[in-house]
Amino acid sequence: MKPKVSPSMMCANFLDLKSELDVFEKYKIDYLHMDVMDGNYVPNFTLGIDFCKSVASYSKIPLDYHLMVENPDRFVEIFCQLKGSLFTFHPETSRHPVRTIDSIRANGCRPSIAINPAYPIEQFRHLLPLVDMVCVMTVNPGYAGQKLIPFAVNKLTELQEFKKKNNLSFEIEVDGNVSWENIPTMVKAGAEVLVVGTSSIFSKTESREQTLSRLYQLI
Ligand code: S6P
Ligand code: MG
Repeated sequence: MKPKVSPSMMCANFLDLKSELDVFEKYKIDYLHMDVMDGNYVPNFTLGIDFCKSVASYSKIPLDYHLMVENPDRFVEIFCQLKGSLFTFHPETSRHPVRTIDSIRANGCRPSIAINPAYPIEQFRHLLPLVDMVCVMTVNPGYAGQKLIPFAVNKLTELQEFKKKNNLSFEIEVDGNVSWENIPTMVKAGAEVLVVGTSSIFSKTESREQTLSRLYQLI
């Protein structure tokens, strides 16, 4: 099956956001990836709820939150104001990840976990039947424009195998240096949702129409 596409909105042109969203609607983009950082779990700040609300007031594309924050429970109610969104957190940032997952669902969003390059799948195996998506990070969280950590790609295949064996239906997302060069390998390894950023569609030299049509030809 063709992988889904989730543009990383922190890489978008904020001065021309409406045209960005118009092109995404035209190409029937699946999700909008919203990176949320707290300057603590990662040394950076990015998007907040006000930005997400503005986008959601203009576009009907479902949001794909990626919270890179300590103690994500603090933010569940705030971000779950936009119902039906995917809500990804890093399980090691929550004291009680199962409770966090339950609370995301109870607040009307779809729980998902992100796995850092340094952690094995095995560590989070009990969470896998509880979530709607697993985000495999192929760079260290915190910044766009980083280089692939190649060993992380194998986790896509491990997750596909786990999913089949246990008859589960979570989506497998890949986030980090999803470039023209890396996309075929990532899709072959099992990626079902591609977080596309500066490495592909947000090019400085080509238009969004050009990069998106190139992406859909590739996948
Ligand atoms: C990184 C963040 C990502 C980036 C994305 C950027 O911490 O979670 O979602 O925005 O990886 O893409 P690229 O193509 O610049 O690596
Ligand atoms: Mg992300």
